Amino acid sequence: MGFGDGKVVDIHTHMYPPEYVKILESRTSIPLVRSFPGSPDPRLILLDTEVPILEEAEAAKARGETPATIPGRPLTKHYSSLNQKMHFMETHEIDISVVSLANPWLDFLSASEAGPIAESINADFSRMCEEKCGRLFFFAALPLTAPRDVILASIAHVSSLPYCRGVIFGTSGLGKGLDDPDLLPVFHALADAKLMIFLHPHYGLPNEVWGPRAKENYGHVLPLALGFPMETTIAVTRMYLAGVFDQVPKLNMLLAHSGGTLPFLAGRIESCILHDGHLHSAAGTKPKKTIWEVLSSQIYLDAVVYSDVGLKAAVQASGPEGHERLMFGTDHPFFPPLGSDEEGEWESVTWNGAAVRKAFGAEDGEDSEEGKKVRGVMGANAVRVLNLRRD
Ligand code: 5CU
Repeated sequence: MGFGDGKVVDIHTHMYPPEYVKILESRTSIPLVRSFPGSPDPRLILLDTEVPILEEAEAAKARGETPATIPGRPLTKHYSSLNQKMHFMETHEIDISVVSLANPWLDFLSASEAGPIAESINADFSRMCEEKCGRLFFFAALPLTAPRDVILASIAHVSSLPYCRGVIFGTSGLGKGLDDPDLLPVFHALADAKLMIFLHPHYGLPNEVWGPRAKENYGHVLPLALGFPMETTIAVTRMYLAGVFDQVPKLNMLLAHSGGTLPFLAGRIESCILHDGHLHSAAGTKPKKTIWEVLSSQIYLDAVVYSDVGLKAAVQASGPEGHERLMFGTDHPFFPPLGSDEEGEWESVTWNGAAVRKAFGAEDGEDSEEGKKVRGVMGANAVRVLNLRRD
């Protein structure tokens, strides 16, 4: 067995340090944290789709009533407590976690606040990792709303932190998306520092897409199951069309939720490029690498897709050695179990683990090529790709 073989590593696992929760408590627009009568825990309200319910709940609270529908999700100790993270890891036999700030990161901060808050939040993550030496690593948060020199200084700073293995990024970049030419110096700096970008969605699709019945009837299903993955797909396709992967060939990205729908749609993207008169004219520019080349050289995918069907597509889209480019994740503390004790097993973990075993038709301990692939996705790939070793 190679180093890391047999270790279980969770590369998609979030926290909001207490300082971040305080910021959310002080806010009057989303993202925010509010308490409501009828809810034992404060509520975390993040998504645009939650605003109408938030407004109705605030109005009910102002009238001294219990809201008919409580907005958001309960902000339990799972979001901020290091002990709870460790308990979750023990319960699910996770050896190492690569933790990251959850969405929407520092996207909403003013240009002057972002730098100091990023430094302090990254110091919190760094301290937590030091305390659990070797069991925790982290993806840092960047002050993307700050001036460029502050962002570049932050990249230099986090690359010196011993447990930092990359940065978590939303799809807004500097405010205009990830195909913004002004982001190129940031991408170059990250590539030079060998810091992986963990790309994660937050903004989804416009509310109108979900139709008039969504608010009353469909909970969070549409924005989370469909809006998040489409957002990731669109963001990466824009980067690809803008030639970012050609211009920054050492840039490495890890895409949340197995790349959204990118593995499934990559062929269609290629075909649309092939048939696009504008891209083939003198005025247009066509990416040099194919999307398949990018998927097998600069992109890694997490295995947070909950089914072997999506996982097989993700492995196949990632090239001949695709099984070496996928990494297990849980999305903790999101998606807690509804029908059982939160201190126990979470389906979000067991489903993703079962999907990996089913996709390769093997068990973790099996002494076979397929068993080795399972162990790769469950942990060995992350140990190798992210160098999860204590120096
Ligand atoms: O439930 C949710 O809203 C979320 C979220 O915001 N972020 C995430 O990673 N998963 C679920």
